[in-house]
Amino acid sequence: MNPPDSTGVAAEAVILKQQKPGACADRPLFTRHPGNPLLSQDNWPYPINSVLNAGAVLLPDGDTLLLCRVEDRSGLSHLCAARSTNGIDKWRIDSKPKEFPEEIWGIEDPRITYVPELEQYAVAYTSFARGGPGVSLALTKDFRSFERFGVIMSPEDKDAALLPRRIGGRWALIHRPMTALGAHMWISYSPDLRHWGSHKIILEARRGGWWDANKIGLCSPPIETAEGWLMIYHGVRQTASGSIYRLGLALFDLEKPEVCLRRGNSWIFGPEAPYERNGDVNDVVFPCGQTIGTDGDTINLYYGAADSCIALATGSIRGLLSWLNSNGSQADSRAF
Ligand code: BMA
Repeated sequence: MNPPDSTGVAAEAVILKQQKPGACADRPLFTRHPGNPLLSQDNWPYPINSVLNAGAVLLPDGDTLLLCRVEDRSGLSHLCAARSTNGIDKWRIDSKPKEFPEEIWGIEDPRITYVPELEQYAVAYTSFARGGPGVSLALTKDFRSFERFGVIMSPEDKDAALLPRRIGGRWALIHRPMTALGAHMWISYSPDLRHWGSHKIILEARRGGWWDANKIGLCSPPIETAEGWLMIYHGVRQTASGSIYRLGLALFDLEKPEVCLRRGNSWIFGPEAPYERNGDVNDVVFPCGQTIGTDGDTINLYYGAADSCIALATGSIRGLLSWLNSNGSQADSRAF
């Protein structure tokens, strides 16, 4: 599979302020693409309000596919696929929405995982109906027809992605239920993708003044590395003028993904550019997908910006791991 063309990915570095005195100098972890935003209302072949929070995958023919959340002018969201040879421009957008009629208030925020054992893509998404937002799952080979599993995690639950392989013989799903304990990240296991159990918290929202206090959730699907499952998660800071959605990093054990090995202390990416700061919901960066370059290291992170458009930032998996090693706390999945 060919990687997306990353030519010109240079400008506007995200400067990370190191938290630890004496740590290495400021350095960029993600670089915004100079053509951002890549997709917005103006690109769409039919009338919409906004396009945001897309799942992403590199197809076998080398195309990048974004499964976009599109909000129409009724306020409800649906999914629509956009394909591009280089993952940056000349998007070929489906001429009509994908029909998922059961979710009467729309479907949102898809995360795509290719599952080699099934030779299919698993799409975990938020399905919004009378009971509130829940997690639904569908399998597809081509993003044109889908085998629908319906709601697999009852409301209120969001921010889900399937791991690409079984762990100890069972499928594993990361998700974010709202419970009496708060808005934390959980893992659940299943023998057949339909019946889920062994629910465990894997990462808690911190408390007090932290950037990721009170509410967190998985962003793009976990990345399997030699050091563990690398997860990019969002933290929501409540302020007097609204919420700020920023991104952080955590690493989990490969064969026991409920075990957090390291967690970053500061955020690594937050709303700074005008298209991230101003939109339908200000101050939001919200990735649901990434593609990995053929070098096995380049990460192309596709994110919704200000709930209005889709943007791209590029980084290095090695760079993220090395930052986590020097800026993370060990095995600290719990709130404090
Ligand atoms: C979250 C989700 C996302 C959205 C974000 C900011 O709860 O609903 O779809 O981008 O809020 O509004």
